[in-house]
Order: sequence, then structure tokens, then C-alpha cells
Amino acid sequence: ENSTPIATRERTVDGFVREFLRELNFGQGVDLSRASVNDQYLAMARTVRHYLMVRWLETLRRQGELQAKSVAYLSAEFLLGRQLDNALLASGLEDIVEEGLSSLGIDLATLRDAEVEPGLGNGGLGRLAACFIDSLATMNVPCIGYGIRYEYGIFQQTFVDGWQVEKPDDWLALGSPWEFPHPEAAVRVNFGGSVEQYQADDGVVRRRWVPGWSVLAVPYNYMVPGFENGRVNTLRLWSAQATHAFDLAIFNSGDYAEAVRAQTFAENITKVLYPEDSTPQGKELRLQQQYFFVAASLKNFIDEVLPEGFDLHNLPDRINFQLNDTHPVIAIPELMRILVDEKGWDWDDAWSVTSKCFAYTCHTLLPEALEVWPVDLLGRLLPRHLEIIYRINDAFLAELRQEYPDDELRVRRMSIIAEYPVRAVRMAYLATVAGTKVNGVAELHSQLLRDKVLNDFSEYYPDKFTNVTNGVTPRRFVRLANPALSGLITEAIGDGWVTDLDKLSGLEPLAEDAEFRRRFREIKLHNKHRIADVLATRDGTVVNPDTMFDVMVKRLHEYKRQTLKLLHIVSLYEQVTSGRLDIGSVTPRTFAFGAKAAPGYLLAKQIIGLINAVGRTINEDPALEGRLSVVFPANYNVTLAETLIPAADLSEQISLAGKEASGTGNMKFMLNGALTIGTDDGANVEIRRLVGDEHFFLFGLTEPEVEQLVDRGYHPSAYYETNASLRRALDLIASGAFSNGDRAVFEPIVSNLLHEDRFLALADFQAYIDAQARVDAAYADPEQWTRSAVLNVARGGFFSSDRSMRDYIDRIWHTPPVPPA
Ligand code: DL6
Repeated sequence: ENSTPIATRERTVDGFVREFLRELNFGQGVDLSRASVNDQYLAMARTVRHYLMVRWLETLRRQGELQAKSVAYLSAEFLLGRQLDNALLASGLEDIVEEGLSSLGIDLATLRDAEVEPGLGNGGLGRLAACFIDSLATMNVPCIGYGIRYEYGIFQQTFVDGWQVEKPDDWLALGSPWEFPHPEAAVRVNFGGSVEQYQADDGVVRRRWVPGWSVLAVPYNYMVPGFENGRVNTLRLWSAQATHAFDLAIFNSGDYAEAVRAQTFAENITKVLYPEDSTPQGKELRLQQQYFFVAASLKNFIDEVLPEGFDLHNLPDRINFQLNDTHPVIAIPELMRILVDEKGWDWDDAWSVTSKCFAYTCHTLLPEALEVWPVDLLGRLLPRHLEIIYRINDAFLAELRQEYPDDELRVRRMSIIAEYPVRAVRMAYLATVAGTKVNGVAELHSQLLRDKVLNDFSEYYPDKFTNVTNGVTPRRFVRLANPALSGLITEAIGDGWVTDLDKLSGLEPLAEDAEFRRRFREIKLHNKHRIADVLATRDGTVVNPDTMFDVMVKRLHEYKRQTLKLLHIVSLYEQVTSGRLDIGSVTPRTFAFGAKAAPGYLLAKQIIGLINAVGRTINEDPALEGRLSVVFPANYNVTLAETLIPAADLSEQISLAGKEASGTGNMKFMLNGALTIGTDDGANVEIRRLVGDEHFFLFGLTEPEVEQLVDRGYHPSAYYETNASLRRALDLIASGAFSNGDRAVFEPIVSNLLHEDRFLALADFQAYIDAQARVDAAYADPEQWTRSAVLNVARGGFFSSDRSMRDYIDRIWHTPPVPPA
């Protein structure tokens, strides 16, 4: 029985107003008449979190009591997006708060806009983690998210003359009301040093780590509220701090400057998020980050979350550590180290437990995105872990030699340690060997993982491989992002869809209802006006809501093929300006882009420059009569996605088949009533199957065709020579038409396409143009288009992250929900 009193709050307008004013006065130290918008926002955020507090404390108490099997989602990235709206939605406080604030003359929308989103992720992978923890909380599944509290998140993108310039993302500068720091619960994380042999008390000779230096990991807790269900899970992000002992020793030596330097050195670990999403560089600091957060998390879980005296032999019945990509994989040797070195277990016992506690999700197919750590570096930073990895590998190779006695080549191929070009640890292999399951993130991706990337492993461990198709949270990406559409859906089928997205199928018959379609169109137009207003205020950009919104938003990467989209635009422009196409016959379109390039990815940055240059030229050319325009708002992030996606008519998902693991933007567009133009890649395959061919614009080579073409020898210049529109488009770029006649500026892009074109943009060009012609034809019939748009929503229920979580639970975790008491 719980005898601890928990303070509650009064859920009335007056009660809220009282709490809010109390926070403003006592928390912020200002009265209403002097409060800045930031004061009001901070007070408001704290007030709302107080309302969630009872539920959080209750969730923690109950979990402590029940010790139900849980998920620990280990992820170096959580791209959360703004918190205020989500907290209001989850707590059911929206109406009370809106009324309460307006009685004080405060506009809720203004406070919303004051929130700086925590950009603690690069893109799809980090946002997926955020969707998953939202779903688990909503489904009453016990989960702790463990990650890193970067002091600077993903950089702020600005454009200077159309070129990307990065600015630090100082997201904490104005206060961070959603976090609860617990410096008293800091844990020590060690690095460096050496390994020594010693005789233990039992006489056994053992090995142990003698670290060279250490830092403190300070936990910051965040609430993860379920949607109106009373559950609040926890996200625990770690921040690095210098250890006091370290400081003190140096201070005592009188070297003040050295002491401060040591502190800076320690704090650097969580200073900044690495902005590469698919080409991780083997930087030592990145490995420090990875080990830092998993070591702190395992320690926290074992020492603090588990009850005292817990028998770690039962750990697999209590927890699943889900490895979000290879970033947290160093947790595997860390758990081995804890069990063998600290707890004194023998190796086999420790392996038996460790190999039941982890599961691994792979998020890529690009070989360059699979992390490997040179043994030199790993051995310097984590010498004992390297030994443990070697020993895991020795045992694994011995097993393999038994299974494949005559195939040493295969054994070497499967070794966790690569020998070439430098000796290095293949983290994906380590995760596969130690994990209970390995999953890809869409059907095609999982199949390619099994058949190609990890083929040797899937033959050896046929039961380990599974698929869980990604999903997105309907709370944030429909209910909050698209209130108008949400209202219409709820009016039609009730509000159960918010937690049971399959219910959207109830909209199917309404695709045939002319009045419903009219309202659906009206909402799309409303959403276009909404984004137009946002862009006007934010950037001074003008967009015309009476055009088709053709949107491509995602990280800038060659495999995603923003250049293919650009070639379509340039080709249209070339045809109109050369007089071969009557502008009057062109469907008015607004081409919208949003994309950040990794700062060191020069070609990607050039492509950004080209998109902006083409945009400038087109937007200013009177020959187009305003029918075609390009917008590229800088700093695309979760907040902008939430207004841009609901306004889209056409979703561009045009990666080269076999390269995009899944995509999740594609799902957000579908659920907001956009039609997709896309290749047979990632989750597009499932989108098309669910919505039907008639409501999806498919084009391009299939994955096997890509492979055949590459095997035969791909010569992009052949397409240039034989396809006149392609040639004219490329020639126009090469001519300097978009760079004031300077032919050198975009030469690297043109020459890359002509001579290398790693992702076959030229091979798919004509198919893409033909598919765009089908888009135009379909758009010309608004009733038919709207029918398709409605069906996209109605058939999109599968893409809820609640469904993804059910799949993880059934196929991997086996963690039943724990309903509220
Ligand atoms: O699974 C989430 C997301 C997928 O939807 C994208 O297709 C995929 O590119 C992305 N992967 C990454 C980083 N890759 N690695 N490693 O962001 O994951």
C-alpha cells in the first residue's frame, strides 16, 4: 500500500490559472504585467508538468512495486520536437489551459512558438525513437528511454547567398522547463587506462580494468506521457561533468588553469550531436559519447532501477535493451564486464545472460553507415572491452569453424573483427552475434538485410532475423499537426483513431462522399494557407496556396536523390523558357524542399546551393507567370514538419530502390492526405500495397534491376546522350544559367551525375518525368485526386508507431502492457 502523499492539482480553469500565476510569481519571479513571453512560456510549461507529476510518480511507484518486464530503449538520438503541445494533449488540459490563458489575456499560440525544440537527433532514426517512446507510454508498456543530453543539438541551418551555413543550436539558452536534473544521482563513467591480471580472494586469477580517467554522468529526466491514460514513462538523458576528485587533485596542485581545462575536457563528451546521419566518422569523441551513455544507463538500471538484491541471472526476464542502430552496441561488452569483472561470474554464465538481454535494430543499407571502430582506438579508450570483444569473437569463430569446417573464407567474412583496411570491430556483427533478434525497419529492408548485408548471419541464425516496419505517432503527426483534419476524422468516425489508427479504415466509404471530399479539400487549402503564413512570418517567403504543393523534406543525401527532383524542375523550366512548352498548360506547383546537409558532405552542400539557385531564378522569371515556384525554408525540423506536411498534395519519396531503409516522412504525408510519387523502396513498398496502385505514382528501377544494371556496368553519360530533355536540363545547369554565368560553380554536381551518379538518378530520370505527367493528369481532376487522398488516410492506419510497438512486443520483447491500477 502506498502511504506517500502526492500533491494533486485542481483540473479547472480557475485551478489552472492559480497554478500558472504561482509559477510565474514564485518560479520565474515576475508578475504578469512584467512577464516576457519566455517567462510566460516557462511558467506555463512548469504548470503543465505539475499536472503530469502525480501520474509520473504513480507510474514510478507502481513499476517499483510490480517490477514488470520493461524495455530500455538505448538510443544516441531522441528527436523529440516541441513538448508543450504534446504534454497538453496527453494530459487532456488543452481546453482548460486555452481558456485560462485567454482569461489572462495570453494567447496560447504565442507561448507555443516560444518553445525551442530539442533537436537531439539527425533525422529519421532519432525521430523514430521519439515516436516509439510516445507509443509505449500510450500503450501502457513500461519503458525507459536512455540517451544523451547534448548541450548543442543538430545545427541551425541558415542560408547565405543560398549556401548552407551552420550555427550552433543553443537550445538550452532560454531555460529548459521539461527536464529534471539529478546531480545527486550522477554515476562515474571510466575511460582509458589498462587491464591488469590479479588473484582474486577465491584464488582465481582474473583480469580487471584499471581506468585512466573518468567523468560523471548526470541524469536529466524527462516525462514521456501516454495519451490520456494516466501513464508517464521516463526518458533519461545523460550529461557529462568533470569528477570532483579529478578537479580537486589538480586544484590542490595549484594549477587552476589545468583544472578548468580538465572540466572542459570532460564536458566536451556531451557538448554536441554529431551531424552525420549516414556516414558516421570514426571519431574518438563519438565513441566516448556512445560508451558514456550506455555505461551510465546500464549502471543506472542495475543499481537504481532494479530492486536491491535482484538476482542478475533473472535479468532477461526483467528487461530488453533495445539497441537503436549500432551506436549503443558497446553496451554488450559493458554488461559482460560488469558480470564477469565486477560480479565475479564465470564467462559462460555471463554470456548466457548477456546474450538474452539485447536486440538490435539496423537502420541502413549503406555500407558506409555500418559503424566499425579501429581496434587501436577502441583499445586505447576501452581496453577491457576490446579484450572482451576478442573473447566473444574467439568463441563465435570456434562455433563457426565447427559449422563450416571447410569454409575458412566464410569464417573470416563473419568475424566480428575486420582485418582490412585496418583491424576494426564491426559493431553490427557484434550486435548480431549477441542479440536475441535483429530487425530491419521495413519489409524490403529486412529482406535485403537477410539476403545481402547480413546474409551469412541470417543463414547461420535463421530465427534471429525479423522485420518491424517503422511507424509514426498519430498523436503528434495527425492530431496535433493537423487539427482541422483531425476534427473532420473525429466527426466522421469518433475519436478512437488517436489510439487505434486502424479505425481510419472507417473513412473508406467517405471517399465516395462528395461533401466529405469538399471538406477534405477545404482543409488541405486551409493547411496551405497556414504554412504560407508561417513562411511569410518566418522567412518573408511568399507561397501561393492555390497551387499543388509538391514536397520533398528529408536529410540531403545523394541516395535520396534531391537532384532527381531538381532535374524535373529544371527540365520544366528549360522547356518553358525555350518555348517548347506553353506555360499555360503547366500545372501550377509549389516545389517545397527542406533538408540539412552534414557539414562535411560537400556535394550535398553544393546540391543545397543549386536548389536555392534554381529557386531564385525560377521565382524571379516572369516567363513562368508565377505558376512554378520553389521554396526552401532553412532549418527544416520537427516543428516545421508539423505545419508543412499537412499542407502537402504530393509526397516525394524518390530514393534509389534498395537504399532507403524505410522512411517515416512517407508515412506522415500519407496520413495527412498526400499522394506519393515514389520508387519501390523502403516502406514505400508497403504504402503502395496498402493504398493500391491507382492511388500511388510508382516509377523507377526495382532493386534487382538496379543490381543488374550496376553489374552490367552503369554509364550515366549514355542517358545524357540519348535523352534530349535530360541533356538540355543538365546543359542548362552547366551553362551557368543559375549561377550568373559562372560555369564552375555547379560543375561538380553535373560532372558527378555524368560520370559517377552512384545512385542512378539519370537512369530513373525519364521514368520520373513520366510519373510526374501522371501526377499532373490526376491533379487535373480534383474529385478523383481527393478520393485518392482520402483513401491514403483511410488506408494508412498500419503506419502508426503503436502498431510498430505491438510488433516489437510480439516478435522481440514479449513485454505485456501494464494497465493502470
Ligand atoms: O528507421 C528510421 C530511419 C529510416 O526510416 C530511414 O530510412 C533511415 O535512413 C534512417 N537511418 C538513419 C541512420 N542510418 N544509420 N545508421 O538515420 O533510419
